[in-house]
Amino acid sequence: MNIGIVCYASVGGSGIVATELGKLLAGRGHRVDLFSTETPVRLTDGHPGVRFHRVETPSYPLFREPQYLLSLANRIVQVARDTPLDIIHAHYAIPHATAAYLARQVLAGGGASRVPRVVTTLHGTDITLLGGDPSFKDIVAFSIQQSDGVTAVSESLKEDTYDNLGVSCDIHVIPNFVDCEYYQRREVHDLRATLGLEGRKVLIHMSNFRPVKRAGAVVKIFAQVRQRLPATLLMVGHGPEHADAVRLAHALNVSDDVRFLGTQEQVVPLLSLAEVFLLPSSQESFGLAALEAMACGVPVVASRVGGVPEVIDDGVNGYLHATEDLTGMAASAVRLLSDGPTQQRMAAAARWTAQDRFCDTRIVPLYEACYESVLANNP
Ligand code: GMT
Repeated sequence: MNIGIVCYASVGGSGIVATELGKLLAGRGHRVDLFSTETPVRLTDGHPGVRFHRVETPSYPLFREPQYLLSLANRIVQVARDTPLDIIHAHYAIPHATAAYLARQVLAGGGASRVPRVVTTLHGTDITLLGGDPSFKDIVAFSIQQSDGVTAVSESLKEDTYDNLGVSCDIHVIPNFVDCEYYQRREVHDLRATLGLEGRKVLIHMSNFRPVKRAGAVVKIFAQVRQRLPATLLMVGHGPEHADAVRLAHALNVSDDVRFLGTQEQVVPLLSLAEVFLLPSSQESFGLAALEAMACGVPVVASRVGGVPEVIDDGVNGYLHATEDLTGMAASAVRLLSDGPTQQRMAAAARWTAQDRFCDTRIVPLYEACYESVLANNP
């Protein structure tokens, strides 16, 4: 199949899922055209079989707003006229589902030897935060409804989509995935020494530091853990709440034990240092970062929100708590850090969950089946 994938290039789960999917589809013999404003983080070294198309949005003094939707739709049309696409797969509804719809309509209007079908994958805040906003709601619902196939990354997000947007189309749940060969725990003696972590218990948090990730709550949980045992917290990533998290670590007198490492391309070595991953998000449609940690044998202490309980089995491969229960999360983290057999049992269960349910080898064929069914139903 010829598959066009549209995604955000910024560090974030939806762009990572889209890019990894593109690479894996190319490896399975499909031709993949990937559309984004910049080379996505997981494509910086290029990949055979994946052609990257940069979306340039020209500025003009009359425009006070960048016209990204139009430039994106136009770029898809240009590429599809040159080398026809079977599928346009839009990751994140806003505005990618709308751009895909527009491109399909333009191509159907003439000049294309084949009219592509649109598959939209819903990722989370495109529905739970932004989709229901009155400024977006009608156009998002329309774009989803007009897609030839719609997937969501969890049952929870599927239900949120029906509740928030009132759409009536079928939504097929295809969970996120990891490359279980690449994401596995490694020996990291040198890195442990470089970071001065010998003899320390290690907790880790990775995110884009947006408000929903509650980086401040991560630091507060850690401050409680630190009162009980010697430990270091690795904070990986960057975003709007980064500076506040740094300030809070100082205010709570734990800054010597918190390492703010910024955005890192190689996360497996860092995850391999950790005994616990903290994810106290206020919303999480799935929690790809948690899955990556679990694949590396790191149990996750998380909020019981959205799709997280579909990934984390409380007391088996991690612990779930009410979002505001930071004391409970700290107690679960202390338990994992001080009770070796429990930590090892849960680490093994976490790895098993990733391998058994969320490996790319199991999930990517579900996307292929989705494309095939969309093409069969819309010849
Ligand atoms: O919604 C966001 O914050 C952005 C989005 C992203 O691009 O990272 O995250 C969502 O999609 C991920 C991939 O499917 C999910 O793992 C995240 O749980 C989800 N984030 C939220 O629902 C907050």
